[in-house]
Amino acid sequence: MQTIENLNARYAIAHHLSFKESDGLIVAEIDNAHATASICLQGAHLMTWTPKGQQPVIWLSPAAKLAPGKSIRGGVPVCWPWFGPHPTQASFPGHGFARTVMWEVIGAKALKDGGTWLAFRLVPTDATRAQWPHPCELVLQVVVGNTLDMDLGTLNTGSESITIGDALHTYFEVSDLREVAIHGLDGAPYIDKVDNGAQKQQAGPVSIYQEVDRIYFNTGHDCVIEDPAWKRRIRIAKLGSRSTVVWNPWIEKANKMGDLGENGYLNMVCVESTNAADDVVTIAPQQEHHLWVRYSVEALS
Ligand code: TA6
Repeated sequence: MQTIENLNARYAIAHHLSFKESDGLIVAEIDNAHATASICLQGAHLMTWTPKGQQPVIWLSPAAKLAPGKSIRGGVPVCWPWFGPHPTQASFPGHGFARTVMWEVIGAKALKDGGTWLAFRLVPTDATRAQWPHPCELVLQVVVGNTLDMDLGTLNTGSESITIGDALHTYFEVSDLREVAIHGLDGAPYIDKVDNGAQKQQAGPVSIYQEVDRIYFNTGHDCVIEDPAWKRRIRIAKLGSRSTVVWNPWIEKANKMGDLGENGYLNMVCVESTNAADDVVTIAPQQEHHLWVRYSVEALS
């Protein structure tokens, strides 16, 4: 079992990385030349990333609760090994168990360019094996720099193929969602989950003025969140993901959820790099699949 003491003894890096306790959970705190960030070992859940001199790029709810076995509202929840409800077992947790179980740190280093690299591995337990009885290894690598890079790697260590769904269910911070446009999905077919799963096609950028919960398909290219009030674009580049989920609960659902904070729904939008719905991934024995993203910020004049 990793403790704060042995994590700091083994992995702390002066001017880069230390481990702290927060509400009973262990959090890696990164503060380097480019950015600050925090990652909770439960779920390998990146909670914050703020490039120096910028508004936060990743949104963490002001009402987020850190508690053992509970998913944190905001940040980058890791959804794995399925996305959304389990296809056959209604009692299994939505979006899989990876976001609520313990991960261990397996590496950390300071990079020559001033960034910080960390790697985490999910720690399987009897409870996870009961829900996912397939031998495999899940590793999340994170590079905190002037971009935020995340690589979720699934290695099939067994002798049979496995099929997974996964997602980096990222909450991005925006000035006011009503003023924001999401580019990169024009023409993409999507399932509209707030319209009984109706199949539709996106025309132009996505603007949000009400609850939105959509799975877009054939979306391998970049998405860009354009935020004129903060004079910035957040660019989302990805590999190993052919679907994209856009989600905001809007006011009524947000109030029922209870952990989004007052008017929090206006300051966030989830643009999730996924393998969702029919866009699942089959991994042959001894092969691996990587879901990789790079988040960056561009000035908008
Ligand atoms: O990815 C969109 C979504 O699946 C929505 O349907 C909504 O429920 C959201 O994720 C949050 O899910 P959570 O389980 O974190 O409350």
